[in-house]
Amino acid sequence: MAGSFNAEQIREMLRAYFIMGSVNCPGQPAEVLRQAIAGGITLFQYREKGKGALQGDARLELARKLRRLCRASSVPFIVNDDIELALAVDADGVHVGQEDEPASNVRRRIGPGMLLGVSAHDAEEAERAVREGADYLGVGPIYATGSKEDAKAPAGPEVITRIREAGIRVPIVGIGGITAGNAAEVVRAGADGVSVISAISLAANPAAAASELLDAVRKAIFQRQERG
Ligand code: FQP
Ligand code: MG
Repeated sequence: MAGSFNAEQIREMLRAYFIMGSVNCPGQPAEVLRQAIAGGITLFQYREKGKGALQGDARLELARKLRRLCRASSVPFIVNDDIELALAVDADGVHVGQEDEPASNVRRRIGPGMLLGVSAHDAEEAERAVREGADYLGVGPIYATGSKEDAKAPAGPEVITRIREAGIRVPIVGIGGITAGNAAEVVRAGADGVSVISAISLAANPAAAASELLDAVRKAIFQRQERG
């Protein structure tokens, strides 16, 4: 597992996990991220993907800029898919899905200290991911999403409940169509937090959106603990 962080720290990081690349931003990505950080996001993933995504030097340059912003505010920085880029910018971790490089390979390449997030759609994928060294699981799409062209059908919060019922206790973040309005039900299903792209990147006020999201998650976590 990631030697640099324990499971409790990872659960805290997953509360309000913002994912973004230039494609997701109507304006300057660095400005959107600056506002999201001001609003209290707990983790950031650089995901430069989709139509018009930056390549080569521009991609590296933006990664460096966003990495710098995160470091200045002590927000851990994750890179989606691209292990080489993650290593080049000294990211805190990487996230890979079922169609990316196998998690066990990725773990070997990044070493024990960096965070490894893996996407899982059911208990079987979740179990394998954990065996191969995942520190946290991204489970979704919970609801319908407009941010990923090749997204699967929405699975509903129940997919997280089923994974928990299979005895999987690693940190889980829900993803796909999540907003401040439905985040509580994702937490109630067993997630440690929620991950969003458009709920923050397309908000008129990204700082307010981030803060409302974090608030909704924290309230739901608190209520879950109260009930035991
Ligand atoms: N969960 C998360 C996280 N981040 C992601 N990027 C995904 C799931 C999706 O490979 P994948 O991963 O299925 O698709 P893509 O590479 O297009 O994002 F948990 F971090 F919220
Ligand atoms: Mg991927």
